[in-house]
Amino acid sequence: MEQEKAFYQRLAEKGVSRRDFMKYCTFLTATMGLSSSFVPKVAEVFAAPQQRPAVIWLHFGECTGCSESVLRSQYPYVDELVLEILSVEYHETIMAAAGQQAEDQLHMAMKKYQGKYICVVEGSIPTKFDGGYGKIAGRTFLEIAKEVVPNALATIAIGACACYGGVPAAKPNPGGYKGVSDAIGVQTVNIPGCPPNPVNFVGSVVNYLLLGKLPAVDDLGRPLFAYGKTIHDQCPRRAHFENDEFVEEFGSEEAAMGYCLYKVGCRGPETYNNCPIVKFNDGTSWPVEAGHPCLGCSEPNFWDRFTPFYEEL
Ligand code: FSX
Ligand code: SF4
Ligand code: F3S
Repeated sequence: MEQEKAFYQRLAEKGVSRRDFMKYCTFLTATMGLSSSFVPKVAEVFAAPQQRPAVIWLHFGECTGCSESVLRSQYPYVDELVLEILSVEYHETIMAAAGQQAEDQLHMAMKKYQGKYICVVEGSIPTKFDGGYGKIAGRTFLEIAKEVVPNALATIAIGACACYGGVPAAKPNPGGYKGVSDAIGVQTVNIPGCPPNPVNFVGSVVNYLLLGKLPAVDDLGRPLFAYGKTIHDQCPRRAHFENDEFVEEFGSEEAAMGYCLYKVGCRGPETYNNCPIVKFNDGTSWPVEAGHPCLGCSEPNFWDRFTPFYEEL
Protein backbone atom coordinates (compact mmCIF):
# COMPACT_ATOMS: atom_id res chain seq x y z
CA MET A 1 0.00 0.00 0.00
CA GLU A 2 2.74 2.42 1.07
CA GLN A 3 4.77 1.37 -1.97
CA GLU A 4 1.79 2.07 -4.23
CA LYS A 5 1.12 5.42 -2.62
CA ALA A 6 4.72 6.47 -3.07
CA PHE A 7 4.55 5.36 -6.71
CA TYR A 8 1.49 7.49 -7.51
CA GLN A 9 3.09 10.37 -5.67
CA ARG A 10 6.19 10.08 -7.87
CA LEU A 11 3.99 9.95 -10.97
CA ALA A 12 2.04 13.03 -9.88
CA GLU A 13 5.33 14.89 -9.40
CA LYS A 14 6.13 14.09 -13.04
CA GLY A 15 2.73 15.41 -14.11
CA VAL A 16 1.20 11.98 -14.84
CA SER A 17 -2.23 11.44 -13.37
CA ARG A 18 -3.47 8.08 -12.14
CA ARG A 19 -5.94 8.16 -15.04
CA ASP A 20 -3.15 8.63 -17.63
CA PHE A 21 -1.23 5.81 -16.04
CA MET A 22 -4.24 3.45 -16.19
CA LYS A 23 -4.71 4.44 -19.82
CA TYR A 24 -1.12 3.41 -20.49
CA CYS A 25 -1.66 0.10 -18.66
CA THR A 26 -4.79 -0.60 -20.72
CA PHE A 27 -2.84 0.14 -23.91
CA LEU A 28 0.08 -2.06 -22.83
CA THR A 29 -2.24 -4.93 -21.80
CA ALA A 30 -3.98 -4.81 -25.18
CA THR A 31 -0.62 -4.62 -27.01
CA MET A 32 0.50 -7.72 -25.10
CA GLY A 33 -2.62 -9.50 -26.33
CA LEU A 34 -4.03 -10.00 -22.81
CA SER A 35 -7.65 -9.51 -21.84
CA SER A 36 -8.68 -6.33 -20.04
CA SER A 37 -9.00 -8.28 -16.76
CA PHE A 38 -5.17 -8.11 -16.63
CA VAL A 39 -5.08 -4.30 -16.53
CA PRO A 40 -5.01 -4.03 -12.69
CA LYS A 41 -2.30 -6.70 -12.54
CA VAL A 42 -0.22 -4.88 -15.15
CA ALA A 43 -0.63 -1.68 -13.11
CA GLU A 44 0.60 -3.55 -10.04
CA VAL A 45 3.77 -4.66 -11.82
CA PHE A 46 4.69 -0.98 -12.02
CA ALA A 47 3.10 0.39 -8.85
CA ALA A 48 4.03 -2.36 -6.41
CA PRO A 49 6.75 -4.49 -7.98
CA GLN A 50 7.25 -7.75 -6.09
CA GLN A 51 10.53 -8.68 -7.72
CA ARG A 52 13.17 -6.70 -9.52
CA PRO A 53 15.00 -9.00 -11.90
CA ALA A 54 18.68 -8.23 -12.28
CA VAL A 55 19.57 -7.13 -15.81
CA ILE A 56 22.98 -7.13 -17.46
CA TRP A 57 22.77 -5.04 -20.62
CA LEU A 58 25.56 -5.51 -23.16
CA HIS A 59 26.49 -3.24 -26.06
CA PHE A 60 28.18 -4.57 -29.16
CA GLY A 61 28.22 -3.37 -32.82
CA GLU A 62 25.43 -0.81 -33.10
CA CYS A 63 24.46 2.86 -32.99
CA THR A 64 22.90 2.86 -29.49
CA GLY A 65 19.58 3.84 -31.05
CA CYS A 66 17.98 0.92 -29.22
CA SER A 67 19.00 2.26 -25.80
CA GLU A 68 17.97 5.73 -26.91
CA SER A 69 14.57 4.37 -27.86
CA VAL A 70 14.07 2.60 -24.50
CA LEU A 71 15.38 5.60 -22.55
CA ARG A 72 12.80 7.77 -24.28
CA SER A 73 9.91 5.56 -23.28
CA GLN A 74 7.57 8.05 -21.61
CA TYR A 75 6.10 5.45 -19.41
CA PRO A 76 7.68 3.67 -17.61
CA TYR A 77 10.15 6.53 -17.21
CA VAL A 78 13.72 5.46 -17.46
CA ASP A 79 14.42 5.87 -13.72
CA GLU A 80 11.43 3.67 -12.82
CA LEU A 81 12.43 1.10 -15.40
CA VAL A 82 16.09 0.98 -14.40
CA LEU A 83 15.72 1.25 -10.64
CA GLU A 84 12.23 0.18 -9.55
CA ILE A 85 10.93 -2.35 -12.08
CA LEU A 86 14.25 -3.86 -13.10
CA SER A 87 17.53 -3.83 -11.30
CA VAL A 88 19.90 -2.82 -14.09
CA GLU A 89 23.32 -3.91 -12.84
CA TYR A 90 25.36 -3.09 -15.91
CA HIS A 91 24.62 -0.80 -18.86
CA GLU A 92 27.54 1.04 -20.43
CA THR A 93 25.53 4.01 -21.69
CA ILE A 94 23.88 4.96 -18.43
CA MET A 95 26.14 3.63 -15.69
CA ALA A 96 28.33 6.00 -13.72
CA ALA A 97 31.20 3.52 -13.45
CA ALA A 98 33.90 3.52 -16.12
CA GLY A 99 37.08 1.59 -16.91
CA GLN A 100 38.14 -1.05 -14.39
CA GLN A 101 35.25 -0.12 -12.10
CA ALA A 102 32.76 -0.99 -14.86
CA GLU A 103 34.52 -4.31 -15.53
CA ASP A 104 34.37 -5.14 -11.81
CA GLN A 105 30.67 -4.27 -11.76
CA LEU A 106 29.99 -6.68 -14.63
CA HIS A 107 31.80 -9.55 -12.94
CA MET A 108 30.30 -8.83 -9.53
CA ALA A 109 26.77 -8.83 -11.00
CA MET A 110 27.40 -12.03 -12.94
CA LYS A 111 28.64 -13.79 -9.80
CA LYS A 112 25.89 -12.48 -7.55
CA TYR A 113 23.03 -13.31 -9.94
CA GLN A 114 24.54 -16.38 -11.65
CA GLY A 115 21.81 -18.14 -13.68
CA LYS A 116 19.20 -15.62 -12.53
CA TYR A 117 19.86 -12.42 -14.46
CA ILE A 118 18.20 -11.34 -17.67
CA CYS A 119 20.81 -10.50 -20.27
CA VAL A 120 19.81 -7.82 -22.77
CA VAL A 121 22.05 -7.57 -25.80
CA GLU A 122 22.14 -4.57 -28.08
CA GLY A 123 24.22 -4.76 -31.26
CA SER A 124 25.73 -7.51 -33.38
CA ILE A 125 28.86 -9.58 -32.89
CA PRO A 126 31.80 -9.72 -35.31
CA THR A 127 32.81 -13.35 -35.77
CA LYS A 128 35.67 -13.20 -38.33
CA PHE A 129 39.32 -12.97 -37.21
CA ASP A 130 38.45 -14.43 -33.81
CA GLY A 131 36.04 -11.56 -33.29
CA GLY A 132 38.86 -9.02 -33.66
CA TYR A 133 36.61 -6.30 -35.13
CA GLY A 134 35.10 -5.36 -31.79
CA LYS A 135 36.63 -5.20 -28.33
CA ILE A 136 35.82 -3.82 -24.90
CA ALA A 137 38.53 -3.69 -22.23
CA GLY A 138 40.81 -5.81 -24.40
CA ARG A 139 38.29 -8.64 -24.85
CA THR A 140 36.34 -9.34 -28.02
CA PHE A 141 32.55 -8.93 -28.11
CA LEU A 142 32.50 -12.64 -28.96
CA GLU A 143 34.39 -13.58 -25.77
CA ILE A 144 32.20 -11.32 -23.65
CA ALA A 145 28.98 -12.72 -25.14
CA LYS A 146 30.18 -16.30 -24.63
CA GLU A 147 30.87 -15.52 -20.99
CA VAL A 148 27.78 -13.49 -20.09
CA VAL A 149 24.94 -14.90 -22.24
CA PRO A 150 25.05 -18.63 -21.31
CA ASN A 151 25.02 -17.77 -17.60
CA ALA A 152 21.78 -15.77 -17.88
CA LEU A 153 18.30 -17.00 -17.10
CA ALA A 154 17.20 -15.69 -20.50
CA THR A 155 18.53 -13.34 -23.14
CA ILE A 156 16.61 -10.63 -24.91
CA ALA A 157 18.19 -9.41 -28.16
CA ILE A 158 17.06 -5.83 -28.62
CA GLY A 159 17.20 -4.25 -32.07
CA ALA A 160 17.73 -5.65 -35.55
CA CYS A 161 21.52 -5.79 -35.00
CA ALA A 162 21.40 -8.05 -31.94
CA CYS A 163 18.62 -10.15 -33.46
CA TYR A 164 19.88 -10.74 -36.98
CA GLY A 165 23.06 -8.71 -37.56
CA GLY A 166 21.35 -5.50 -38.75
CA VAL A 167 23.29 -2.71 -40.42
CA PRO A 168 26.79 -3.89 -39.31
CA ALA A 169 26.07 -7.22 -41.07
CA ALA A 170 25.14 -5.55 -44.39
CA LYS A 171 27.19 -6.61 -47.42
CA PRO A 172 30.16 -6.92 -47.69
CA ASN A 173 30.23 -7.47 -43.91
CA PRO A 174 34.02 -7.73 -43.60
CA GLY A 175 33.88 -8.41 -39.86
CA GLY A 176 31.44 -11.31 -40.19
CA TYR A 177 28.88 -9.59 -37.96
CA LYS A 178 26.01 -11.80 -36.79
CA GLY A 179 23.09 -11.59 -34.42
CA VAL A 180 23.65 -13.02 -30.92
CA SER A 181 21.79 -16.26 -31.50
CA ASP A 182 23.75 -17.02 -34.69
CA ALA A 183 27.10 -15.88 -33.32
CA ILE A 184 27.15 -18.03 -30.19
CA GLY A 185 24.39 -20.59 -30.77
CA VAL A 186 21.92 -19.67 -28.01
CA GLN A 187 18.22 -18.99 -28.16
CA THR A 188 17.19 -15.40 -27.65
CA VAL A 189 13.89 -13.55 -27.48
CA ASN A 190 14.19 -11.11 -30.36
CA ILE A 191 12.80 -7.57 -30.34
CA PRO A 192 13.84 -6.41 -33.83
CA GLY A 193 13.49 -2.97 -35.37
CA CYS A 194 16.08 -0.32 -36.15
CA PRO A 195 15.32 0.94 -33.60
CA PRO A 196 12.74 -1.31 -31.96
CA ASN A 197 9.69 0.08 -30.23
CA PRO A 198 10.27 0.40 -26.46
CA VAL A 199 6.69 -0.78 -25.88
CA ASN A 200 7.62 -4.20 -27.26
CA PHE A 201 10.58 -4.46 -24.91
CA VAL A 202 8.55 -3.29 -21.90
CA GLY A 203 5.69 -5.66 -22.90
CA SER A 204 8.10 -8.62 -22.94
CA VAL A 205 9.51 -7.70 -19.53
CA VAL A 206 6.03 -7.19 -18.05
CA ASN A 207 4.96 -10.55 -19.49
CA TYR A 208 7.84 -12.10 -17.55
CA LEU A 209 7.04 -10.27 -14.31
CA LEU A 210 3.34 -11.02 -14.58
CA LEU A 211 3.30 -14.58 -15.88
CA GLY A 212 6.78 -15.80 -14.90
CA LYS A 213 7.83 -16.45 -18.50
CA LEU A 214 8.94 -14.56 -21.55
CA PRO A 215 6.28 -14.18 -24.27
CA ALA A 216 5.49 -16.79 -26.92
CA VAL A 217 7.61 -16.23 -30.04
CA ASP A 218 7.49 -17.04 -33.77
CA ASP A 219 10.11 -19.08 -35.60
CA LEU A 220 12.35 -15.99 -35.79
CA GLY A 221 12.26 -15.60 -32.00
CA ARG A 222 9.93 -12.54 -32.09
CA PRO A 223 7.11 -12.13 -29.55
CA LEU A 224 3.89 -12.96 -31.35
CA PHE A 225 2.00 -10.21 -29.56
CA ALA A 226 4.12 -7.60 -31.34
CA TYR A 227 5.26 -9.26 -34.56
CA GLY A 228 2.27 -11.46 -35.40
CA LYS A 229 0.92 -9.31 -38.25
CA THR A 230 2.42 -7.36 -41.13
CA ILE A 231 2.60 -3.57 -41.22
CA HIS A 232 0.45 -3.68 -44.35
CA ASP A 233 -2.30 -5.67 -42.56
CA GLN A 234 -2.61 -2.90 -39.98
CA CYS A 235 -1.87 0.15 -42.14
CA PRO A 236 -4.41 3.00 -42.19
CA ARG A 237 -3.32 3.94 -45.72
CA ARG A 238 -4.81 0.67 -46.88
CA ALA A 239 -8.21 2.04 -46.06
CA HIS A 240 -7.80 4.45 -48.95
CA PHE A 241 -7.93 1.79 -51.61
CA GLU A 242 -10.05 -0.75 -49.79
CA ASN A 243 -12.83 1.51 -48.63
CA ASP A 244 -15.40 2.69 -51.16
CA GLU A 245 -15.96 5.95 -49.30
CA PHE A 246 -12.29 6.92 -49.61
CA VAL A 247 -12.17 5.86 -53.25
CA GLU A 248 -15.13 8.12 -53.88
CA GLU A 249 -13.47 10.94 -51.98
CA PHE A 250 -10.28 10.54 -54.06
CA GLY A 251 -12.24 10.34 -57.30
CA SER A 252 -10.90 6.98 -58.49
CA GLU A 253 -9.37 3.79 -57.14
CA GLU A 254 -6.07 4.77 -58.74
CA ALA A 255 -6.00 8.12 -56.98
CA ALA A 256 -6.82 6.46 -53.66
CA MET A 257 -4.02 3.96 -54.33
CA GLY A 258 -1.61 6.89 -54.70
CA TYR A 259 -2.02 7.56 -51.03
CA CYS A 260 -0.38 4.19 -50.36
CA LEU A 261 3.44 4.23 -50.39
CA TYR A 262 3.89 0.89 -52.13
CA LYS A 263 5.12 2.44 -55.37
CA VAL A 264 7.79 4.44 -53.58
CA GLY A 265 9.15 1.33 -51.95
CA CYS A 266 7.02 0.53 -48.91
CA ARG A 267 8.07 -2.86 -47.47
CA GLY A 268 4.96 -3.02 -45.25
CA PRO A 269 3.54 -6.10 -46.99
CA GLU A 270 6.66 -8.14 -46.07
CA THR A 271 7.34 -6.72 -42.63
CA TYR A 272 6.00 -8.08 -39.37
CA ASN A 273 5.71 -5.42 -36.67
CA ASN A 274 3.07 -3.43 -34.78
CA CYS A 275 4.22 0.13 -35.66
CA PRO A 276 0.79 1.23 -37.03
CA ILE A 277 -0.82 0.36 -33.67
CA VAL A 278 1.76 1.31 -31.03
CA LYS A 279 3.53 4.06 -33.04
CA PHE A 280 6.63 5.82 -31.66
CA ASN A 281 7.27 8.65 -29.21
CA ASP A 282 4.24 7.81 -27.11
CA GLY A 283 1.89 7.29 -29.97
CA THR A 284 2.86 10.46 -31.89
CA SER A 285 3.53 8.89 -35.27
CA TRP A 286 5.32 6.13 -37.18
CA PRO A 287 7.18 6.06 -40.51
CA VAL A 288 4.23 5.51 -42.87
CA GLU A 289 2.06 8.02 -41.02
CA ALA A 290 4.88 10.55 -41.36
CA GLY A 291 4.90 9.94 -45.14
CA HIS A 292 7.89 7.61 -45.38
CA PRO A 293 7.68 4.07 -46.72
CA CYS A 294 8.39 1.27 -44.27
CA LEU A 295 11.96 0.05 -44.82
CA GLY A 296 11.28 -3.33 -43.27
CA CYS A 297 13.65 -2.58 -40.40
CA SER A 298 12.43 -5.46 -38.22
CA GLU A 299 13.02 -8.17 -40.80
CA PRO A 300 16.18 -10.33 -40.89
CA ASN A 301 18.80 -8.95 -43.33
CA PHE A 302 16.56 -5.99 -44.11
CA TRP A 303 19.44 -3.95 -45.43
CA ASP A 304 20.54 -6.43 -48.11
CA ARG A 305 17.08 -7.80 -48.72
CA PHE A 306 15.24 -4.52 -49.21
CA THR A 307 17.74 -2.10 -50.81
CA PRO A 308 17.39 -0.07 -52.98
CA PHE A 309 14.78 1.16 -50.55
CA TYR A 310 12.83 3.55 -52.73
CA GLU A 311 12.00 1.10 -55.47
CA GLU A 312 8.83 -0.91 -55.65
CA LEU A 313 9.09 -4.42 -54.19
FE1 FSX B 1 21.06 -1.60 -34.44
FE2 FSX B 1 20.59 -0.58 -31.89
FE3 FSX B 1 19.53 0.02 -35.50
FE4 FSX B 1 20.88 1.34 -33.98
O1 FSX B 1 21.73 -0.22 -30.69
S1 FSX B 1 18.93 -1.89 -34.52
S2 FSX B 1 21.81 0.19 -35.67
S3 FSX B 1 18.77 1.75 -34.37
O2 FSX B 1 20.67 1.11 -32.28
O3 FSX B 1 21.39 -1.93 -32.68
FE1 SF4 C 1 0.77 -1.34 -47.22
FE2 SF4 C 1 2.78 0.42 -47.13
FE3 SF4 C 1 0.65 0.94 -48.59
FE4 SF4 C 1 0.52 0.95 -45.94
S1 SF4 C 1 1.68 2.36 -47.22
S2 SF4 C 1 -0.98 0.06 -47.35
S3 SF4 C 1 1.93 -0.71 -45.43
S4 SF4 C 1 2.12 -0.77 -48.93
FE1 F3S D 1 10.65 -0.14 -39.14
FE2 F3S D 1 8.77 -0.24 -40.94
FE3 F3S D 1 8.15 0.10 -38.44
S1 F3S D 1 10.75 0.75 -41.15
S2 F3S D 1 9.85 1.26 -37.65
S3 F3S D 1 9.11 -1.70 -39.31
S4 F3S D 1 7.17 1.05 -40.19
